[in-house]
Amino acid sequence: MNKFFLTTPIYYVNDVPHIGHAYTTVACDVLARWYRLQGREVFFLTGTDEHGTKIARAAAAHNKDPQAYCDEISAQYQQSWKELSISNDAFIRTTSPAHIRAVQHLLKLLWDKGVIFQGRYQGKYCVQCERFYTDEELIGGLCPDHRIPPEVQSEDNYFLRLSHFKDDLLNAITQEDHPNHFKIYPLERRNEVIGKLKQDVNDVSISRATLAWGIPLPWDRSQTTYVWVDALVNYLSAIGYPDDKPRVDQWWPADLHLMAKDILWFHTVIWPAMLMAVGLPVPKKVFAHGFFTVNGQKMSKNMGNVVRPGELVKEYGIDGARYLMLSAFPFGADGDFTADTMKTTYNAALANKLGNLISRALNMVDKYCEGKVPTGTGRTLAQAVLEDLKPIEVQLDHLQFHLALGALMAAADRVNGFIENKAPWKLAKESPEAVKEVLWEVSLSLKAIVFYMIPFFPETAPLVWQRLGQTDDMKARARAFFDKPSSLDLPAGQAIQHGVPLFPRK
Ligand code: ME8
Ligand code: MG
Repeated sequence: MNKFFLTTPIYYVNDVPHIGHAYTTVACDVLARWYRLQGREVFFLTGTDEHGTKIARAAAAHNKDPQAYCDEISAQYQQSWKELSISNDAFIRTTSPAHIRAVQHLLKLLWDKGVIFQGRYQGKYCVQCERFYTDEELIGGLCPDHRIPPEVQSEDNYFLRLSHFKDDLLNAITQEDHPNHFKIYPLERRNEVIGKLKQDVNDVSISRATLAWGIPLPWDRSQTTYVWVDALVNYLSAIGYPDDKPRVDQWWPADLHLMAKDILWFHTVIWPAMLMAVGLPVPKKVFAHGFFTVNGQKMSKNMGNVVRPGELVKEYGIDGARYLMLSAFPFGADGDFTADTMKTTYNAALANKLGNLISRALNMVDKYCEGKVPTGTGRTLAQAVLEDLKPIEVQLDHLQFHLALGALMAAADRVNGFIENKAPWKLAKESPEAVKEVLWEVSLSLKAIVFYMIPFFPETAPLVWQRLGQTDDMKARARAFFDKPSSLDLPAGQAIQHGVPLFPRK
């Protein structure tokens, strides 16, 4: 109960990461950091998806050996996640020998269970999606996602009898007491999956005869595993499946698979069917967020509008980039990013509100309290701030990041308003003691705000902590606080520190 295993998709290495990949990964990181603060044992997994036609072609287009190409791009993913302070506990690569063994093991089990059969497939395949489309799914004959014509493929393959699992999947999704019950969010997406399941469910081809870059089927080495079947197994291979049973038992089932809506079907139908077929538990929750555009357009190399995470970090810093991604629109809905709104939001929320609050509060402590955290007794402001912040706990359980960040800003507004109202610069002329009391209330409230900043602002939170004169371990203090919020306190007399503005104005 205390563990929390959460995953991002493993991203294709046909190209270096863009802010679409960063979006999911940052969201997962906020949750991972949050649940660690809540005292849970967290396993946060991300990685790269390295087999299949799409990757083989990308490598060929660069005149590179596929493995060398994968090594290069996978390393760039890992580097990008460092640059965004992503705290993943593991990074899985599907070309690793342990993963390959896990895929072959699971496939062999499926084969032995008799849920795989041989057949001939003729269909329309989008290499960019790595999936077949029916004529009804195509829009004007084109892939609905990439707007390119699919390729007609016809060959002898092996199939997973997905149709066989239709009723069981429907029951698992809709019946809370089903042994394999799992949740799909948002509800709109859940209804889509249910709607599609109620129609005809086609068996799915799980191998390719004409593709070399992939994992051979254990019982027929002339066939290569379909890249999606290969990729989904990462969630198990990363925790030691099949060899390390204690570790698998410790972490499986996953508590949350997070992704965008483009790949929901694979995670809510094909993956649970594979697991049910071999008698493994299914993931507890699958959440599909929306798809965003940049300046109203889908990011694509051809359009030349692909934004790399490093560009955002360079402009707004790690924490600025993280904030901008998660505050722009509700998680789950589609959205749009523009350079102008990013700049306006950054200045309004981070530079003028949060950043300014911290620097003016510390400046006043410097000026009116000899640079030391003052002693005081009042807790009215801190109480109100804690009430502003409290909803964040439920909002994060529901992945409502923009609301949680809104609550954080509301708390900052409250403290800024309190300072305006008490006007310490005027009060100083009348009563130095009263000023200290005001600044004590402000400092204590800032400390509460820092605790809630930690998951979103991994770089800035420790700096605020330090500047508040705190010398003990911030995360340990935060865990103690979340365990018992009434324990919030701020030892007086510690020297505050100064430094460059935390969110410099753009
Ligand atoms: O699908 N808006 O990998 P992928 C929001 N390898 N999210 C976006 C986005 C956008 N514009 N663009 C990308 C694959 N994403 C498979 C997954 S998992 C077993 C295998 C994010 O590189 C979002 O999380 O195409 C989406 O689901 C994912 O990148 C697709 O990454
Ligand atoms: Mg994709």
